[in-house]
Amino acid sequence: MIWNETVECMDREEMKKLQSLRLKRVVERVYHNCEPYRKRMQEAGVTPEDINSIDDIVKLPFSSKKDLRDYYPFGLLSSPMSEIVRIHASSGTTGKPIVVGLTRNDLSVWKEVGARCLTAFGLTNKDIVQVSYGYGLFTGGLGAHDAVQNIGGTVIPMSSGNTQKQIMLMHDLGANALACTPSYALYLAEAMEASEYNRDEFKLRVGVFGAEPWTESMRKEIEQKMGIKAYDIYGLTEIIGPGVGYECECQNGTHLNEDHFYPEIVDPETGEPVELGQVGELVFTTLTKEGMPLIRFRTRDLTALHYEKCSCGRTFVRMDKIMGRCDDMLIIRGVNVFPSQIEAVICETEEFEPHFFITVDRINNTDTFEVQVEVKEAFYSDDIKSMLELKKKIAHKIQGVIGIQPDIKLVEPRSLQRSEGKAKRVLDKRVLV
Ligand code: DLL
Repeated sequence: MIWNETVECMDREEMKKLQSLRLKRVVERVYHNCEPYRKRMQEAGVTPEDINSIDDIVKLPFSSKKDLRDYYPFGLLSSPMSEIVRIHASSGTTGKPIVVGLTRNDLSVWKEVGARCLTAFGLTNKDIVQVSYGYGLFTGGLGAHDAVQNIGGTVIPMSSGNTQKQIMLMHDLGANALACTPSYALYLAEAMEASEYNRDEFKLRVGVFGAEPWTESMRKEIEQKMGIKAYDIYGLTEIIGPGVGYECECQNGTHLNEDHFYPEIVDPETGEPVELGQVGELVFTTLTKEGMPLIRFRTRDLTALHYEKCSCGRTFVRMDKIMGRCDDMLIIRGVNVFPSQIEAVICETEEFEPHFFITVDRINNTDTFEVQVEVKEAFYSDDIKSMLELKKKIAHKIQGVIGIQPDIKLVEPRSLQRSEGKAKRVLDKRVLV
């Protein structure tokens, strides 16, 4: 099923024309309404008059997460605050989140692209969808929520957590689809198995999974455990949230909603375009955003694009599964974690030396997250009770900042390796195939 055949199956030349028109419009918008963009374009010697086709996009300067931080919270808005109807945010390296503002039209675009995803997953107004992405500043919950309502489906706005209740309601309300991170889906699958219900008492048919990298083997594992078909949904807060891209029934890559979000792949080091089909950093330009349009936004996500028509009939470009990120952000159980956030917490806690080591792994398809922290001499003791308390204290503090709790391993003073250059503080053992 296709939600918007006119656009999703549009002739590539037509698409190019639409993108060109929209690029011109959005460039004019930021140039006239947003000082930092105007300045940056002036520095690069480009004006809106230089942008006449989508191919001219390479003349425009890049934007990045750093810009969102530098102009925190509202410096990159291109609409007056009176037109902003929703704020979303994601955690950043500095403790300050990255904040975005959406207008009414932006929300309509989001609902539209969300509906395209759910329809491609085979969902209709007859379906009941349990949304178990977190609600709140994170885009997952509300993004999926609005998409379900747009196709006329029934939404169960569960949010994440409270696993036993998730299982009970999924069973009692007869949810046909589950929207959450793939790792949470696995957890839920285990909880289903351990529950008082048999698997065939659930009506679950489709999984709407994204917000973190996941492998084909993980997909199979979830599909088998839950007896469902699992689909990939891609997105990021800065661009809109879930719905930037989606798989169709062919599951031969992630179609990108390129009438709204124009993708490019560049070399992460040089910023130069890579050859067609080659892996590089994904860059997006929002072609229709009003609140906070982003021009050539560096996602740090690594992937490749393919333009051959898909057998589903869609002409939208297809993106390979995200291979990883080219910066140091870790995604653990769907949550963005920066080592510097952990560092900040440890440094603020008097019992610890400013040395730590993070080990991330994936065991039985679930992320493990260990932080080794070095206790100061004065606080280190053989007393198990006081050591356990210390562990608890730091684990809670870290959870307060990043939202998930690590396994803390307290280590003796001076036992962690000291750095003579750049510190290596993360070991990510997860191998994504
Ligand atoms: O994770 C938005 C989202 C919510 C997408 C629910 C899908 C479902 P952020 O928190 O800003 O937004 O994180 C964005 O997560 O740059 C990728 O690195 C990663 N990511 C998101 N979806 C996928 C996916 C949401 N399907 C960052 N596969 C992105 C791999 C993904 N990585």
